[in-house]
Amino acid sequence: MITGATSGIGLGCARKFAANGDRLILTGRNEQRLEEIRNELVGKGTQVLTLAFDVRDREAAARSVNSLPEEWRDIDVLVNNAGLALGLEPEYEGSWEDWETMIDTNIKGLLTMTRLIVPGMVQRDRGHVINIGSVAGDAAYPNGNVYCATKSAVKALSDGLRLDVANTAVRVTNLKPGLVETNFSNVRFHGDTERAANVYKGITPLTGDDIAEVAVYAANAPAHVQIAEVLILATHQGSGSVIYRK
Ligand code: NDP
Ligand code: 8X3
Repeated sequence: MITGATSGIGLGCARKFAANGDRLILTGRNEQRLEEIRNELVGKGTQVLTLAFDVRDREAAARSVNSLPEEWRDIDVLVNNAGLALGLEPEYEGSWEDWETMIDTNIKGLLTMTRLIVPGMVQRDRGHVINIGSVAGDAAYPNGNVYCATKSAVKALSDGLRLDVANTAVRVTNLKPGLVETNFSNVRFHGDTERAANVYKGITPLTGDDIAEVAVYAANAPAHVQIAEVLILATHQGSGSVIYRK
């Protein structure tokens, strides 16, 4: 199950897990986009089930998960990917609304999905949660404040879950990408495409596929191997705030 599978890293994961021969449950808010992706992958022989809901809506999430037919219920891998940044300004000037959306999606949405899916994994003594954290969760960068805090929370929640399932065969991975060219910056800058494009100028950024490749690797590691955390940076990126541009 991949949340936020309609774009960027989530879409990359959908394609890579499909190429790996897996059955997919793809979730997102955009029903039409989910349908297009389903058609693309079904055309290549993948079994795909789509669920349209907003991860911030706990009841809708529960309804969707509970609606899964019997043969789709035993989820082996949950990729908690749905997330976003909104705004890039000093903490003392940020927007309450943007902050709430980020916290509700990146932290509470991820927790909702974890709470819904992981009990079955624990019961079956089998499963893998791959959380999409960020380099932004390792250290704050200027004006990143609340977004960075949400990704620090993803790290703490990944570490916490890993401790809580250590007595089971369930694995927990925190994938921490650096600069990935997706719709991320368009969303962050509220549709200012020029500002968004500048984020990726002068550097070859990562792609959703680059991150998906690591997710598929982690999911297919031998059962006794738990890839706990991976930081994936663009080559000319030293950290969340140090980026060398030509
Ligand atoms: P995109 O904007 O391309 O994709 C984000 C996906 O999440 C979309 O499918 C989007 O769907 C979905 N989504 C957002 N909010 C919700 C919601 N409330 N309910 C359900 N789905 C939602 O960005 P990325 O692929 O880059 O982002 C994916 C994840 O990767 C995020 O968690 C992000 O923080 C993280 N990340 C991104 C990095 C980057 O540089 N791009 C680097 C490090 C981490 P919709 O179209 O409906 O909004
Ligand atoms: C997304 C990467 O560095 O733009 O998490 O915050 S960054």
